[in-house]
Amino acid sequence: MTEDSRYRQYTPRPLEIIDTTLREGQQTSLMHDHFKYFFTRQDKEELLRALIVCGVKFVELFAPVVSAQEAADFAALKAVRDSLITQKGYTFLLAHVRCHPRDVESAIAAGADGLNFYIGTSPESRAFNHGRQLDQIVAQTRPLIEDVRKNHPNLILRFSGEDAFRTRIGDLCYVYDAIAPLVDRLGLPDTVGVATPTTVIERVAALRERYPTMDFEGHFHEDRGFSLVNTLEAVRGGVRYMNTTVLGVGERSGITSMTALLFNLFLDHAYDALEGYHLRGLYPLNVLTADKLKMLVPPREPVSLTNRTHTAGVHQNAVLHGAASYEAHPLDQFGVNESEILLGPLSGWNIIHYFLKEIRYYELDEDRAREIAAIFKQRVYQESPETPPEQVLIAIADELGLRKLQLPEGRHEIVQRLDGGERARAAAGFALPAHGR
Ligand code: HCA
Ligand code: CU
Repeated sequence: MTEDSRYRQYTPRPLEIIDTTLREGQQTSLMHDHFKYFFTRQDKEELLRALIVCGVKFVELFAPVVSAQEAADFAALKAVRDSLITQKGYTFLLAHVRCHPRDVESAIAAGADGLNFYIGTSPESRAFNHGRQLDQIVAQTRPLIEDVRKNHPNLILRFSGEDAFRTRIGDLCYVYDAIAPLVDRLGLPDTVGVATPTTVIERVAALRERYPTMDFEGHFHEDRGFSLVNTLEAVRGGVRYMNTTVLGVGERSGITSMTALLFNLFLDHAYDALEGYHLRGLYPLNVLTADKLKMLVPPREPVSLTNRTHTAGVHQNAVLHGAASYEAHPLDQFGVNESEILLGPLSGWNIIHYFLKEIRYYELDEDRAREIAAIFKQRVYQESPETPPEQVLIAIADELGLRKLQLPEGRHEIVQRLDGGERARAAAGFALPAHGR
């Protein structure tokens, strides 16, 4: 099989997440503090690896033209993708491109599997972004996409009218009628977060009726707090491709959280949509990403330890008798469980930092975590395979004389922290680790 024909051979699953943590996610408002919130090359490599392990098959990246750094990172990420093909199958790397030859050329030269074209179609975008009328948009984009289609027939092509939800349906269809025959998917981005579940249902139905054989891609911003429900409605309405980021990070308040989406599909018994996703890897993915952003998994994230935290005395007591009293959801199946923090020889210092600090309450800074990571990488190979990696880590932490945080009285009873002894553990239904503590 040639590289190029892979997509034509691929049978899309009922739900294909196009994760855009490495594109939209890098536009998060957190990045205002560039020195704190910044994905290094290694961060991006680890995130891509984790996304692939979790079953994502489509990953969106910036067009290499945006910066020399992004161009170099594109090549590095492609190498990570290639290294996982034997184990995990092929993952398509899609470049986000303006309808501009330079963007397109840079993406093709970098070896992108597909191009995600976008251009603003709403009155606001037309007036303030590029100044073109609808007919000019078509006149500019159609020949460009035609050309790409002709010369690179195996590239996956998507076209989005940016700000689609502030674009009159007639205007959107005017542009989509002209472009639809050339592309594999049409995007439906709610760029400024104005959509509601009702408008999503209407729009999706109208577009599916007009383009019955076309695949659609949803992209919902969180401005009104609706990104997740809008996404669920779109999936229900038959949108197969969905943009997400880990933790929902993105421009302004972000977009749909990948793990929240899969979690909710599970709770809604939409099991078809979960085909091929590694659910137990989702909490570790949240932790990894949060750690890259130097934060904890945000408390409003559904797949989070927060949702297993029980603070009120009444709650704690009830949970000790039966976790179901205040835990309605099977979060353990999504990896919200200490044993799912994937520690191993490849663990980065971030995860080690997180594990020791947040789960085991050691006091340590990042430099210390780096030092421990280096020792851990050596030692974990010398131990027998039965020795749990966390045991090795704890031994190192103790050898280095790390102090443990003094917890307030009663805090150990909080099931979330998994520090509550066997009783809390058993009550919460966690698997007891074989090595004991
Ligand atoms: C952007 C805007 C975008 C694009 C989405 C898409 C949006 O940051 O360039 O290409 O479908 O929200 O419209 O993220
Ligand atoms: Cu966006």
